[in-house]
Amino acid sequence: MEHEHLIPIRPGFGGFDEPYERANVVFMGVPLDVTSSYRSGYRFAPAKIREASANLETYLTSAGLDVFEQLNISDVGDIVITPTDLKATGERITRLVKRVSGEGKMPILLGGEHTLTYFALQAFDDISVIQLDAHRDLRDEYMGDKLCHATVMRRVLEHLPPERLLQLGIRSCSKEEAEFAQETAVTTYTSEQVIGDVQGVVAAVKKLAGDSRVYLTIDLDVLDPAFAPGVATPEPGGLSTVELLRLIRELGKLNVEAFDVVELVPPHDDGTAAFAAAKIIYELLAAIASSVK
Ligand SMILES: [Mn+2]
Repeated sequence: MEHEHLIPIRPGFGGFDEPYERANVVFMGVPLDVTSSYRSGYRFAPAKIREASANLETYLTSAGLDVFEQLNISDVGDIVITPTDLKATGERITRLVKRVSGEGKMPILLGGEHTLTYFALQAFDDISVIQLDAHRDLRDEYMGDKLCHATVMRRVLEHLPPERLLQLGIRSCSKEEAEFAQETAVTTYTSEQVIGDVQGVVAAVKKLAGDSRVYLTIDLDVLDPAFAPGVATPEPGGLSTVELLRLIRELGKLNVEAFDVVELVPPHDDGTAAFAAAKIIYELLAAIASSVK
C-alpha cells in the first residue's frame, strides 16, 4: 500500500532498512553503558554510528561495489538495556544474536561497551575470536568486578580455548595480563607488529583461523587516539584509519559469522571516531560481500 511509505521510520544503519525477513545482514544497537572505569556515554554510540553511516557512500572504491546492492541489510534497532541488571541485559543480547544467527543472517552489534562481546559470544559454539584492541581485556577482575570492559576477554576464555583467541593491535596491559597471555598461548600481535607488516600479520591470522567460523570484535581504541579520540580509554601508539582499513579488508575474507564495533563514547568525540566506525563497517561489509560473490 502506497501510503505506508509516508510513515516516518527511524533510519537504520546507512539510512536503509530491508525488511528483516529478507535480510542477510542484521544490525542491532547495544547501548550498554554500565562498567566504564573512566569515560562513559557509550549509550549514545549506536545512534552516532548510524548517523555517520548515513553520511558516507555505500559504494566502496576499494572493492568496486555497492554494499547495499550486494547485501540485504536490516537494522532492528537497539536492544533494551537494564543498567542495574547486567545479567538480564546480557541474556537479551545473547538471545537476539542467537536468533539472528540461527536464521542464517549475520549479526552486527553496534556498541556499547566491550562487555557486550561476552554476551554475544554465548550465542555461538565452535568459533574463533579475532579481537582488534589496544588492550588485552584479560584481567581476572577489575576493581572487584568480574565482568566488565577490562575483564571481558578473560571471561570469554572460560568458554573458548585460548588458541581460538587472536589479539591484534595490542599495546597496553597489566603484568598479570601479559603473563596470563603468555601462559595460555593467546596469539598476540602488537600495534607495531601490525603497522610494520599488515600482510605478514594477515597471513599468520589466516593460517591460525583457517576455515573456522570467526567472530570479529573491533574495539575502536585499536586506532590511535589521533584517529579515534572519542573512545572510553584512549591509548597512544595505535593504527591509523588507513592501516586498520587494510587489515579489515583482509579479515573480511575469513569466514566471518558476526562482528561488533565497540567502545565509542560520543560525548568525547567530535565525530571522528563515529565516522571511522561507520567506514570500518562499510569496508568490512564490502570485503565480506566480495568474498561471497
Ligand atoms: Mn580497548
